[in-house]
Amino acid sequence: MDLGSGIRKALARITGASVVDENAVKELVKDLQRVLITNDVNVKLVFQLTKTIEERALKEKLVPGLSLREHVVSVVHAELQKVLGGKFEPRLGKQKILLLGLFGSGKTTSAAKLAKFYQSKGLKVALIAADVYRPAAFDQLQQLSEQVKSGFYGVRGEKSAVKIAEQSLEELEGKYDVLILDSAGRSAFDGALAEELKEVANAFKPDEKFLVVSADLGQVAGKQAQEFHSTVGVTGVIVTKMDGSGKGGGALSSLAVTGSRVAFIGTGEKITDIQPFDSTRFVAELVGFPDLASLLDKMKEASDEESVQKAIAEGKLDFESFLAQMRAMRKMGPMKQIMQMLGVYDLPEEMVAQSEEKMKAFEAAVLSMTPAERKNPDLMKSKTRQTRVAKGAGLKEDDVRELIKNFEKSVKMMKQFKGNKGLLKKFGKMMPNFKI
Ligand SMILES: Nc1nc2c(ncn2[C@@H]2O[C@H](COP(=O)(O)OP(=O)(O)O)[C@@H](O)[C@H]2O)c(=O)[nH]1
Ligand SMILES: [Mg+2]
Repeated sequence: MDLGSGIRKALARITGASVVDENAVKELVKDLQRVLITNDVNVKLVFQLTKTIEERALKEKLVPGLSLREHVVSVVHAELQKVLGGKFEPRLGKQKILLLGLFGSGKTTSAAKLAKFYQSKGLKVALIAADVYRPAAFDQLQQLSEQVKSGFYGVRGEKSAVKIAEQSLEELEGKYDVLILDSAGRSAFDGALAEELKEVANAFKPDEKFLVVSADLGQVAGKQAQEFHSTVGVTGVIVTKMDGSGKGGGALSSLAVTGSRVAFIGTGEKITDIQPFDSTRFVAELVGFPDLASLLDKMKEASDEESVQKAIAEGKLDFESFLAQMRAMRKMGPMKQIMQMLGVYDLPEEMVAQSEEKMKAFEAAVLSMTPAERKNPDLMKSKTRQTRVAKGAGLKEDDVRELIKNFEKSVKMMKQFKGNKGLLKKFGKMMPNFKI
């Protein structure tokens, strides 16, 4: 059983138990131990982790408002996050990145994925082919660079990686923001590889030295990272193939234990399948969103007016039901938290603040509408009505128009959600999209 479903199952037992007592917690701990060990997490670490979970779950004073069940679940989340490391914030400026790793670890693929990632942040990226041992390496990287539309530098047939590194700087520096050098691998880490990497690093002077390892390595990942680190220095690790391996948890935890920082994780074969590592997000995706159940409860509580729910379920939104939903959301907590519970991370602060402000403006506008206007959004297409509402709400006319436009967009979106099954639908019905 993979790590995610194993942990979810273990937690489901506790969320389904009629009483959560010491016995239930002990059962949970046993289940977790089994799952973690099968996923190649170090046995000693597993026992430490589960001991902490048991102690915290049973001894800590409950946070007011939290049931013992919720407390246990949140302790498990928090401790898993700790064991898996922290959060990597990629630098988003000019930089040189050296990729290291053994054959087949996913180095070349990761080079292209990183190119795409940094490009999406508005940076100009070039890839450098310096794997001089594999004849096909040049073509592979060149093709990938065409695919992602990045710059490319390589010298076909050149046998010195150091020369390529030097020449690439002459050719590319100043023209690109991010240079990513794909170095040669070996089938095992040895003195020759260490020597070559040192020389390449001397020539290239990288800001980041990312070691690429495959999640299949499980616990061995930590050991490998230590080897590379002690000889050539590693600033971060990219763990690839998290999608296909039952050992991802083992790899991540062993890296955390050895003090290696996980920088990115590769989650598939597509060029976009990469993300900066964030243990909070990782655990949330792995185990499910910790607060989902309570979020749904709060949503229900906050908008239990049946007519409103019905209108939304049918995709018939008007200003009144829309406002009710917004107020419901505000009752649930800060925007940022809600978005995180829904799996939306990386929301810039100013966007969060802006969307809170938009909610307030929208409320003011709806309150300035007549009951007829609230029930019949089409009426608000009239300019004179818009002017009147803007005055009443203390808003600019443009703002009112924008709010109406966003409302229309949301209605459209809800209609799309309608007919879709699953969680998305559930949320689509409940969450108005007010353009954040
Ligand atoms: N499923 C999956 N496959 C990956 C991932 N990263 C790399 N691969 C595959 O692993 C194989 C080796 O990758 P490559 O980049 O050539 O490794 P290199 O020898 O280190 O340069 C290729 O078939 C890739 O498609 C990943 O995150 N998920
Ligand atoms: Mg390669």
